[in-house]
Amino acid sequence: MRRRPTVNCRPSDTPAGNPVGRNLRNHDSARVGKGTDRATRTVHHSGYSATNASQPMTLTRRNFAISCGAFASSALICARYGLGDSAPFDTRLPIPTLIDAAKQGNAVHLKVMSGRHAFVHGKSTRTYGYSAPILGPVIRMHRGDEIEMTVDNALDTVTTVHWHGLLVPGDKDGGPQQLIRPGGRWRPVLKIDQPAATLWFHPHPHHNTARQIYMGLTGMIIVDDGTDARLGLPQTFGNDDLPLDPAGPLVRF
Ligand SMILES: [Cu+2]
Repeated sequence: MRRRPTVNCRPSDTPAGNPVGRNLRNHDSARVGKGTDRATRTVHHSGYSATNASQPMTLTRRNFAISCGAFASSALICARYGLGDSAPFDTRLPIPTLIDAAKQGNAVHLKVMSGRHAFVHGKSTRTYGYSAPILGPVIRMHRGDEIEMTVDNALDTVTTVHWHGLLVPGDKDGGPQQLIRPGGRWRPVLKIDQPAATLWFHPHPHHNTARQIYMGLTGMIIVDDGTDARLGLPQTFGNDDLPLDPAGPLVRF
């Protein structure tokens, strides 16, 4: 029987009804399925939501992105153009930056920073991001590697960086006890030793997790163990392997 890894991530201050918040409530474990369908890179959620306490929930990488962005986007499209109309897609699909750790000596730097982003055309608002005004990169990590992470906190408030689903010791995991103070730096070394998985990273400061996430602090991790290549699965980032950016301009106003 496959042992299910434990992830200490179930913030109590996540607001109900927030799409990101629902993901937070539903994820406390992540692993790779080996079924006969397209579950080869799947995040399994054990389902602790109030409405689904016992039913397991399966979330693929594609569904993960859709759950964050497409719900809101489709609602906006319907509201503006009507259910029967087609919206003009004339804006380039934003693709997050890919950092392949192995291609840069397994040393990755993240700057936790504030920025501005216009969710609605012409209306800029303050946001947070990892080395970007909003959101963060996709970090590809390879099984067997040791990755030297350097995190600089350029915010005016404390934060942490939790590698959600990575099987790493508690003192590397970025929980609420591992605060990075404003102007501070955190340098954990992450030994990657788990099957292929689609994961994410996010802040985990006590009583401020939800706010910092919906301000934009979210990034993706792909653990690569060679399975995709052996099975011939799509893996050309930005071409046939597309993380969808929920902050992207899917609809123009
Ligand atoms: Cu988490």
